[in-house]
Amino acid sequence: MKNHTDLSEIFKRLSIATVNPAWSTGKVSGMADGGIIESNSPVDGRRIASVGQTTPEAFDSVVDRAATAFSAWRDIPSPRRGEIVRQFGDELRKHKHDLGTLVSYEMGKSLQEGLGEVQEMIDICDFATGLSRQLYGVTMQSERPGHRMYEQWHPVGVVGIISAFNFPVAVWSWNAAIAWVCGNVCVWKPSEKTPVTAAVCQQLIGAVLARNGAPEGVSCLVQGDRTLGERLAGDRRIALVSATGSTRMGRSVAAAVASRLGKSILELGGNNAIIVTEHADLNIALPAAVFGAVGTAGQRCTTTRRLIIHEEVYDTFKTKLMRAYEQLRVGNPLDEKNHVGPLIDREAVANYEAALAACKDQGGHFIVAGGVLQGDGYESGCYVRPCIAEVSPDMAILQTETFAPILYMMKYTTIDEAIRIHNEVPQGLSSAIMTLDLREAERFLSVAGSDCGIANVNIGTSGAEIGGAFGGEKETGGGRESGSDAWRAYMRRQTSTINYSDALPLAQGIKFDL
Ligand code: UN1
Repeated sequence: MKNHTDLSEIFKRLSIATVNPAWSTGKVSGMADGGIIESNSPVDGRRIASVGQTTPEAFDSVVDRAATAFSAWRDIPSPRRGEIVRQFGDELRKHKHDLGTLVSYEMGKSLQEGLGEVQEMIDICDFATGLSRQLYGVTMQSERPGHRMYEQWHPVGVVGIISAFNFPVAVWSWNAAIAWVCGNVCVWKPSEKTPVTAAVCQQLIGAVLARNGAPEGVSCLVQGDRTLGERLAGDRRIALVSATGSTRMGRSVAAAVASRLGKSILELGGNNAIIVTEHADLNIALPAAVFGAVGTAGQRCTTTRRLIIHEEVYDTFKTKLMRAYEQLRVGNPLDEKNHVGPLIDREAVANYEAALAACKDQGGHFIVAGGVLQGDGYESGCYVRPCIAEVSPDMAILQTETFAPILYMMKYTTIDEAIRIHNEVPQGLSSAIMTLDLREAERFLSVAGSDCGIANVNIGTSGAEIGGAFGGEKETGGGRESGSDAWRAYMRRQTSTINYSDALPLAQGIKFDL
């Protein structure tokens, strides 16, 4: 992205009239006069556009509108809703390059990863379309004669989606596509750091819904900061809140939703590790570790933050890692020669620097030095050097997730020790073991192995496919989004028993004669 001319071309192709509208003053998105959020690219520091913030009053009417839309949307057969989601997928296919570029420019991830993110949206649309014909319930055997018992699934109503800057569009789509086919309507609060890609997505889905005659309010967008997120979490009209972001944010959302006995799905911080055993194929382990650690500049919740390496292969792997890091090019993520783009903003850079200082203080030894990059191409002040520190497993810094490309490596002797170190963090999202030894791999996957929601063998910790349920345990929040049967969390279960006999036998054999 060299200048704004390119950007206006993209906006034009995405059918967005001007680069700087007080975005989406339109009805469905519920923008009003609540001030402006400026989106500045971390790539070159330029202003991309500004969007209107949603006022409390506008938020109120958006949720009302969503609730009204729900009563019409829920009556549309699920396969028909699936067809609309399929069309959204097609729209995304058409705009993959433009939207991917915008994701890359607004968020800072490499263009390859920006395109991958849009692909993830397309994949979930396909998945949700198929799912729309498979919202199965089970039948049970009744203990009473002439009775039939079964369960069915109904939508919950209005689903609130709070998403983070690092996957500004894909995480919304995992939630929304599934929620829609289930018969829910969605109110989306994206990160205030990536409001433009959100506005574009709203525009794209809005057009698809409109041309299908869907009720207005099936997809709503509200823009604002934490205060708006808190409002959303506390709103009784919102049956389910799906929140992706930091553990700190999740804790407050969970408390607010729980206090009104609402439902929540939480997908929070990770602190993911790869165990590299003495039986690993190091040619696989190396790219897995490097992509896991520096992909999205270390800002995925699935980023590899810790390497737990067997003492026999430690030195060899260390040398390979150091060589690989020498090859890494940090710079404009839209230039495909670069591997690593900027961090999201200067606050993230300050957190990175604070983590480096803490690591040194606690005895960490950097084998690949970190630092903030300056000079030509780095004017935004958001570019940092991916780095590696040798640490001992008991260092306090290992307990926290810093959203930056800092990789901690440590040594182990026995597999039990490796698994213990692996699980000794508060988070539990993703994990991996690199080994060609069947016993080791199975041990890692056993009940005594990884305590994470995702456990991989011979692939890294990041880059999960949408077909699996995505999420993790402990401080990661326990929620599951995306594939498998994660859809059930977006629905309410109803157990129904039908008596087609001419008597009224009571369960448990209770006699009650009149
Ligand atoms: C996130 O960082 O919040 O598994 C989501 C991955 C991606 C999704 C990450 N498919 O790395």
